Amino acid sequence: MEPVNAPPFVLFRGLLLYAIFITALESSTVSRSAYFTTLTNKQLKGFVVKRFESLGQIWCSQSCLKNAWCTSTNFKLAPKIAKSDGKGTCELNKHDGSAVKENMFLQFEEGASFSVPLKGCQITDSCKNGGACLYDEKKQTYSCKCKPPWTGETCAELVTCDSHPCKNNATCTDGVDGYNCSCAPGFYGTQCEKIEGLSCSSAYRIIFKQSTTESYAIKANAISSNLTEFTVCLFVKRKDINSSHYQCVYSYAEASGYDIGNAIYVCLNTPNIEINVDNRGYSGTNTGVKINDTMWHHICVTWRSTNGAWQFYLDGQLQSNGTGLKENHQIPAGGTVVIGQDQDTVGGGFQTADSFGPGEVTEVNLWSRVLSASDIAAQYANCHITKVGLMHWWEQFKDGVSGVTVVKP
Ligand SMILES: *[C@@H]1O[C@H](CO)[C@@H](O)[C@H](O)[C@H]1NC(C)=O
Ligand SMILES: *[C@@H]1O[C@H](CO)[C@@H](O)[C@H](O)[C@H]1NC(C)=O
Ligand SMILES: *[C@@H]1O[C@H](CO)[C@@H](O)[C@H](O)[C@H]1NC(C)=O
Ligand SMILES: *[C@@H]1O[C@H](CO)[C@@H](O)[C@H](O)[C@H]1NC(C)=O
Ligand SMILES: *[C@@H]1O[C@H](CO)[C@@H](O)[C@H](O)[C@H]1NC(C)=O
Ligand SMILES: *[C@@H]1O[C@H](CO)[C@@H](O)[C@H](O)[C@H]1NC(C)=O
Ligand SMILES: [Ca+2]
Repeated sequence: MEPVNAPPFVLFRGLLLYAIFITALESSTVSRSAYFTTLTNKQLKGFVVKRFESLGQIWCSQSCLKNAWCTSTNFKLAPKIAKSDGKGTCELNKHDGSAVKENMFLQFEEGASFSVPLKGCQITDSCKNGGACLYDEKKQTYSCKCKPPWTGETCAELVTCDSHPCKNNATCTDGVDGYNCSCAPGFYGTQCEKIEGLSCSSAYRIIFKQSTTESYAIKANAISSNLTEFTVCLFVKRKDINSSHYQCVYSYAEASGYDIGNAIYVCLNTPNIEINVDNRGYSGTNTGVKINDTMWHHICVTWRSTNGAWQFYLDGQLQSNGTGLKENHQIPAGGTVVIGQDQDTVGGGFQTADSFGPGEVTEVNLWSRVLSASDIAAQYANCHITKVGLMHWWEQFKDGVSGVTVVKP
């Protein structure tokens, strides 16, 4: 299946430029082509790795393309007397760029030709319409990463509505310039892939349809070492701001001494956002901040055992802080995190009056350190989630969901 067609040679001031198209069916990357620059009556001396009789120049070039190490070829026609039909001797060379640039190894040789292949992304215009070219060194093939609305191997085809390019329940219409998405409220972007007010558009989201004890995401053994400080951050969107009870978005409970309550919790709507560490039945700390709209918001709570210092950030900005919240306390390891409920026992004891909903949550993460203001601002603005000190992270909750809708972008 290899040699498909050999396009006509183009002669230009002794410089021969021709193209070879190869079809190699390998996984998803299919048809690739390579171009050769050729010098006639020339030969490169001293870098031959392989020499063999070949049916012609094209076959010689083909062999070079099939060997990852091959950087150029010498081809010499067999003497005319033997009715050669283009047959000749093929030499595959291996060298670095300087061997050719310096010209000292290139020698005159009547009837020979020296060819250098341009592989993959070296071919200009290998990806059209602003697509990025990615070269696979191992397979010697390239692929294109197209810019919407373009698609296809070389980004030369337009995407149509048939392939459902519009996300998040948008309406799609085909036009001369490709598809056009009309976004549902709360979404934007060429494909309605972006969510208003939420930088973390590419993470999964979980939707709580209503406030019920049946809806949550859970992770046991969420914290692997005792904490003397932490930061917990999350993105949350309320749907009904008229709900008048506690809306606990995050809780962490551990068995020792926590018959009622949590080692950590973050609850909205009490009426302000309330945070707590080691609550043991005591009420929490009023942050003085409330969420009274249905937009996406980013929340971070930091705590430190020293002085019991805490900070509360909303949408990347410090809103309130204080001291004396469980000074010198250690948060024990080995407990369970529940998103969307307050825990009255470890991993259970849920009450509707404390449960979150209706609304959405995404990117709930906990660090075993106090993040800086700039770390938190970057998370809010660019979804830049630092890995340093990350204790439990969002992907880990995917398998622990119950009674909620998981929306993948
Ligand atoms: C998508 O739109 C349809 C029609 O407007 C609506 O019935 C459906 O509930 C929407 N789905 C989502 C997930 O919003
Ligand atoms: C997409 O549709 C909207 C609304 O019909 C229109 O205003 C806009 O110009 C269209 N965009 C393109 C690129 O066709
Ligand atoms: C919330 O209450 C306001 C005023 O009482 C009302 O106008 C609004 O429709 C209510 N919203 C919902 C979602 O029930
Ligand atoms: C929402 O709360 C803020 C204070 O956090 C307040 O300034 C604003 O007026 C409130 N908006 C509504 C609609 O209640
Ligand atoms: C609270 O914030 C203020 C203003 O940024 C700062 O001066 C103060 O040190 C902070 N206190 C604590 C306990 O973080
Ligand atoms: C972790 O905390 C528990 C409970 O407070 C305590 O018993 C244990 O000794 C602590 N472990 C370490 C390594 O500090
Ligand atoms: Ca409770």
